[in-house]
Amino acid sequence: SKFEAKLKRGLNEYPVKPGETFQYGTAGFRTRGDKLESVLFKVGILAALRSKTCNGKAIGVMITASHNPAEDNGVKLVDPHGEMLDTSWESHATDFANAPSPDAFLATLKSFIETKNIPLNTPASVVYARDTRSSGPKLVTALRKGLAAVDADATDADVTTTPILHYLVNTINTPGTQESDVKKLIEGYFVKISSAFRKLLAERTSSGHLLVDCANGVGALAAKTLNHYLGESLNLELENTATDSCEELNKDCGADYVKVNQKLPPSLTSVLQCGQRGCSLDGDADRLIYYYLDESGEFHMLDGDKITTLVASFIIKLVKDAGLEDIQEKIKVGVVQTAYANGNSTKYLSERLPVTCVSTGVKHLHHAAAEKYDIGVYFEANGHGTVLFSPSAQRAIDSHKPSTSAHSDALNRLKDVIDVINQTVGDALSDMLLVEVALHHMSYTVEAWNRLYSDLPNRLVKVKVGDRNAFTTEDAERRLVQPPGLQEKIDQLVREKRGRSFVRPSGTEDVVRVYAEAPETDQAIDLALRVAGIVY
Ligand code: 16G
Ligand code: ZN
Repeated sequence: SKFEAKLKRGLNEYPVKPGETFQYGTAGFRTRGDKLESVLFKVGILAALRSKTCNGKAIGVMITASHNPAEDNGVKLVDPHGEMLDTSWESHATDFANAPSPDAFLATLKSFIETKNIPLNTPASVVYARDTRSSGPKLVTALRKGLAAVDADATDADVTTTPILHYLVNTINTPGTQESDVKKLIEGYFVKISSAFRKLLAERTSSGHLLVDCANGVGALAAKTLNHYLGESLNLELENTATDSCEELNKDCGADYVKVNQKLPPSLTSVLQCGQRGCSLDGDADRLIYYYLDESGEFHMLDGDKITTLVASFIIKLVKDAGLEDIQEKIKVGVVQTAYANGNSTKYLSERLPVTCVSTGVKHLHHAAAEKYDIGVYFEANGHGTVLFSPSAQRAIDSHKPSTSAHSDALNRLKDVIDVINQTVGDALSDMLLVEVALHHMSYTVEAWNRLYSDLPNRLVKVKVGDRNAFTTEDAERRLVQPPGLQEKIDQLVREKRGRSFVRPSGTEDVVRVYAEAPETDQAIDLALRVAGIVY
């Protein structure tokens, strides 16, 4: 047809190297940045078709490899409400990327368009962004050529964070949004979260101070902007902001470094004062980990589980204080975790509210939080999460007539809290504001927050295996189904160590992950290594 010539030109310009295979996994496509150009060209075509299928609504494309090394890159698609790409399209993305030749691709494309009944005459609109990686601009060029080949309308959101791109997609598609300039829409986001934050902390006499490790990534740029909007309400001391030195990205810093190594980035040792709060973002600013040094200089980490605990307690308190507990439609607040949640966090939370465990990956947590609760709080232990308010909870909050001034204060507070939160997807910066607000209104110091429960010692190790797809799991990844007999052996070790352990194939790397926790650190390490030993 009329597109075929343009498509062929692009496909010849971006050939798939023999033997190269790609997989659209939990994090979209992710591999070395220099391998991804052919994928980006095809992602442009797929995103346009997705937009056509969704009545021409804008689809997002985010180019990032998050916490992974600087030389890696990746790409994932964002659906119209700012959520992850519909799961049923993931395998098609994989098929597109792996079509070995231009002719094979055109055949795949043709049969895809026919079976999905894609309305080719509907216009397509795609908004894209990238993080600070040096491979980003080339990948954007390939994406743009893919979009142009099928005449899609392309909007460049430039260098920005993953959660801001998700927010943009949702906002652009919201009926009534007049603004079409992405710069202005992004500005609107900062205004929304920072003005709600300022209201929530208006009564605070001294201005707060927080150290932020930006992982030398795009979070540094967003945090700088946020700092400006926060004014006196909170002073962010930004560290690891070297976005121009591409090779520094995530290197010995950032949320993943802190969570995995359970220690302070070396670059912060002389900066973080004892008793001062600090936090780390990851390379695309959707993960957040807090920490502090106690008086003896000992490091304490507050991960996604600790954030869940703080945020859930705060929201329950606001719901109660606003008198929303007594109304007919009782608002059910619940929590979603994964198998990686520390056992003591699950114990603490289960004694207080409903807790659900789901498979790793934001799409699973987000879905469960929306399905199961009126207000769903979810964070992965690695620091990725947010809070979701169901339409009925939102209506109950909007229409509630408070009977006392105390109720009224709490209700207003709750409304402002909703404005601080990015409900489309977890945003480290908005989560950070939420933590600061919760600490203030719960009158917790960082030590008091940390004392809510103490983490069980734990270890995470990765094992390179012949074929990670030989490992399959059940019960939200807490038990192995395949290979046969392995789970029984794990059960035996777990009983001996009085701990907990599970094995699952990674969705982002070619490895199998082993997690173990036990009452003492050496037991946790020992258990992890022994389980790894039988997996290998
Ligand atoms: C991706 C996921 C993250 C998950 C991680 C697990 C999103 C946006 N990100 O980074 O939620 O924790 O993968 O990686 O869903 P793994 O499967 O390699 O352990
Ligand atoms: Zn990330």
